[in-house]
Amino acid sequence: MAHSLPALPYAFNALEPHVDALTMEIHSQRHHKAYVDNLNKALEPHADLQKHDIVALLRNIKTVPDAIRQAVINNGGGHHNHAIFWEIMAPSAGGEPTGAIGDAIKAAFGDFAKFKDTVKQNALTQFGSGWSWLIWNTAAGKIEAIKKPNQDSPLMDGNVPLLGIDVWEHAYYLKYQNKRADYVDAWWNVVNWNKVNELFANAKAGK
Ligand code: MN3
Repeated sequence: MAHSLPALPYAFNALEPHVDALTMEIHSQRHHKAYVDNLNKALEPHADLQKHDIVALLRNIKTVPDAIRQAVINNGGGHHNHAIFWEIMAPSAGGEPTGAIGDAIKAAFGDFAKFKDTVKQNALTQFGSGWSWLIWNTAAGKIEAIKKPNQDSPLMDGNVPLLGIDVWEHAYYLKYQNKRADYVDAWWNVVNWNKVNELFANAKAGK
């Protein structure tokens, strides 16, 4: 079973003015597509691995053969990170976090402003390309803000990504150029808290 590029759940221009249409189009149709294509290419000679979905593949990354492991980390991680990214954004979204994740953020960080500060600091101090994440730390049984380089998926550590800001330059350069901080500030206007709540509920349930 080949992995496939998911359709965006909204139009390229739906997240304007915070994320511009051209960035959304190139990001999804070229960058994400390349991760999917290169993942499929890496898995081509491995029929046994082709039956796993992307989550299982990344959770069990240590069992992937040496020869293709880094390709799966890069491209499988890239595929899954972006699949989540499109879903946790939405038009007419943003605002204060709602529901169970709102309560958990308050408990863990004090308030939404402090949470945003932490996520922003992680985004700004990620040298080069990577992601600022909110994860469910499975072993600790709590949410946590972390950063990870490149396309390294939190799934590889046994954790579950709940929210992530892509801080690769391809995610913001056309509109924000080198101003990563401005992009991060604007990004909160497109967060789909309903989807983050769904991911949080699944993570807590061990799904
Ligand atoms: Mn990206």
